[in-house]
Amino acid sequence: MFKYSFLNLIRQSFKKHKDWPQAWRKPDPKKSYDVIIIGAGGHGLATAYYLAKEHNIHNIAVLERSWLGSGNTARNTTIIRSNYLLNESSDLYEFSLKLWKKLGSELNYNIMFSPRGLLTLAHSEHDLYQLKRRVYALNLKNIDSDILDIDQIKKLCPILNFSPYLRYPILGASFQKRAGIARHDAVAWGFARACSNYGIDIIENCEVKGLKIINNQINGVETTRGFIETKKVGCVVAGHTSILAEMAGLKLPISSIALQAMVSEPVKPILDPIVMSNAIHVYVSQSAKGELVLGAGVDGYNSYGQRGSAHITEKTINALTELFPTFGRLKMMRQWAGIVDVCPDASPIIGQTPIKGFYINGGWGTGGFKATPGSGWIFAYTIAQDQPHKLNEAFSLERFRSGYLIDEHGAAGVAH
Ligand code: FAD
Ligand code: PYC
Repeated sequence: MFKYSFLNLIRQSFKKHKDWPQAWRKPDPKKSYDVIIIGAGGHGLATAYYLAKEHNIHNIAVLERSWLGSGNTARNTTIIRSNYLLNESSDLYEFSLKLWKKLGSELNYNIMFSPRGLLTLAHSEHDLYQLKRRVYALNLKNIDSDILDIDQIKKLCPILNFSPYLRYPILGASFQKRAGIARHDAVAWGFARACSNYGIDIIENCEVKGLKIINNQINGVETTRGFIETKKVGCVVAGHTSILAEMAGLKLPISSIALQAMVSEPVKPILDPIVMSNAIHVYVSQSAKGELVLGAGVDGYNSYGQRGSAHITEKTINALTELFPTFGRLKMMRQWAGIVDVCPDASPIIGQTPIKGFYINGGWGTGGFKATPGSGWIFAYTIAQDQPHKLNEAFSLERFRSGYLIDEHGAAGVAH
């Protein structure tokens, strides 16, 4: 590990930071692999990493149509929390939250995980009732989450607008102390380097264009860099799950919609916790660089355009300044969108499909970043064992036929 050590940092500085070793190899695709993962976002890379680490499978390729981490991993606002309502979800997100805590040291990479707490504001009796319901459900499972009164909120975030004349005055909040944010690119880079060290081939600029299926069994993938043989394919393509599934002849109950975010100019530390308000409709955190990172809802129509509608931008900024009048003079620097695949119950699909050797991990909607390590862990298990892990049993495709949906529209957050 000397290559990545502090001493090496000093050594490189004497070399004027020239000739840094590559963090991950750039191999050409081989003719065949034991497992192919489509999509080098956080989830795809985490899956490959845990396949090698936990299941001793090393002959793996991760195929990425663009550059590594160019999808929603790099476009999201990095909120990490486990405060979901239903057992299936809170078990999954809590498992992931525990992995986040040790991920930096496990990957030997500074992913800047910062557990600064998340305030979800209540602006009506109904909001308070819903938040209490979720907090009590979490507490029954020994997952931390509290209801705060106005004085407690003031201590955590004095710059909020506490006026009783606010359109929707603040009445209370829920608070999850262990919730936080992380540096999204670093998560992808850390997993990529660890994958490469395990001998996994990460192949960028390699788009999957077709799937070869013989007698209902995956036999390989057609790519822009040629055909590659394999008997196992994990599809982890966030906003493009329906497109890949269609290549396998599957029609999924997914809507693909643009979700946007934006950042302000950097300012000195002013906002400690993450703040979410569903009613006024904005969420915001302050990054380590000092920028305010914010967003709100999805566009009102399906599309693959990674821009986001102008009226949503305007509404989001109006909501921000209504809730935080002091941000009224901030300049906004950048705005963008990513395509999110949303299932009818706002929960993901993680598991096998009717095609043997074809596995899907998608439909995370607006909230999959927080699940990155946990999702990779259980998806690796599913692929290696050819059966679901107990944490993703309920998140099967089959649930849309059986009707056992996992409705998390409320807990999935402000963006739904
Ligand atoms: P991605 O990072 O998108 O990776 C999929 C990869 O597949 C991409 O790199 C893509 O190029 C590649 N690909 C697609 N098609 C092909 C093909 N045919 N061949 C090869 N490669 C292909 N979640 C949270 O938990 N907290 C948040 O605060 C949060 N905020 C968000 C804010 C925004 C604006 C957006 C858009 C999303 C947000 N999310 C959030 C959701 C989160 O970003 C995603 O759920 C998560 O990052 C998905 O990770 P991934 O690795 O599956 O996808
Ligand atoms: O999942 O917490 C979340 C989230 C907030 C904004 C977008 N996603």
